[in-house]
Amino acid sequence: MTDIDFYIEGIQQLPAIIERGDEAREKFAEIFMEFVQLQHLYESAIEVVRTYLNILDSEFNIKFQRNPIHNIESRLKSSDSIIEKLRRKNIPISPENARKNLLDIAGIRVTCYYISDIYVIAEMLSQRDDFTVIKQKDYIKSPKPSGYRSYHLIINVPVYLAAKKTFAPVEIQIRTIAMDFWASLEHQLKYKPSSAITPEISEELKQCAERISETDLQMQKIYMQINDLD
Ligand code: 0O2
Repeated sequence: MTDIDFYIEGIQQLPAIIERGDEAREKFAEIFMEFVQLQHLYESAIEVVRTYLNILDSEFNIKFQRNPIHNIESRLKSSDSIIEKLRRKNIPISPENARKNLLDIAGIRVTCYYISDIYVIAEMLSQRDDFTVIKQKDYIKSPKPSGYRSYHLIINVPVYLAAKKTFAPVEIQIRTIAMDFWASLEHQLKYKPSSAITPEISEELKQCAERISETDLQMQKIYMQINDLD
């Protein structure tokens, strides 16, 4: 039995582990603590990025009398999804392997008003001297075959704990409200258990993404015209 099986069994049937005696109880407490510490590290990394984004947003407002950020959402990948993803990648399941191999345990989604805001936010995040960009994907300039558009950054973020400074990766998805509208509906349609996405429906969804993208560009143009930014 691996540590992870032991952990899952402990979570599901704690009394059975307790009955097995001191050694089993101690081992479970140790593995449980490892998970709690990992979760705390990623939650803290999300807080570091979230705080910085809020500071950028309010500073932009002071300078330009408007906020570039419409909304910030965050999530921690559930332990079920972490286990499923490690299994899919054929990586032995352990907190250590999750930390080393999965870069999307901590996720932040930033929705912006205009396409230009996305690049301002991405640039600010990338330039911070204590943030290290691990991966960067511009699915706005090169949309995914599905039609998905968004700017993805994975950043290694410093977290100052009581006894040490450590780092955790955070996946940041930055997109406009319009891109987010498409991605949310498309995700919901695709992952519905009963959903049967035929090639025709995929093509229709892609066309919707393209129309939305044209609207985003038009709104950006109007904003530039009104503000004499041509
Ligand atoms: P969730 O629940 O949103 O986190 P990876 O598989 O993550 O190791 P990959 O494939 O290079 O590496 O990652 P990618 O494609 O840069 O980013 C993955 C995330 O982008 C997905 O996370 C989605 O959130 C989003 N995404 C990518 N393609 C699409 C798409 O076609 N439609 C929608 N709606 N979202 C997309 P997860 O892990 O799938 O899920």
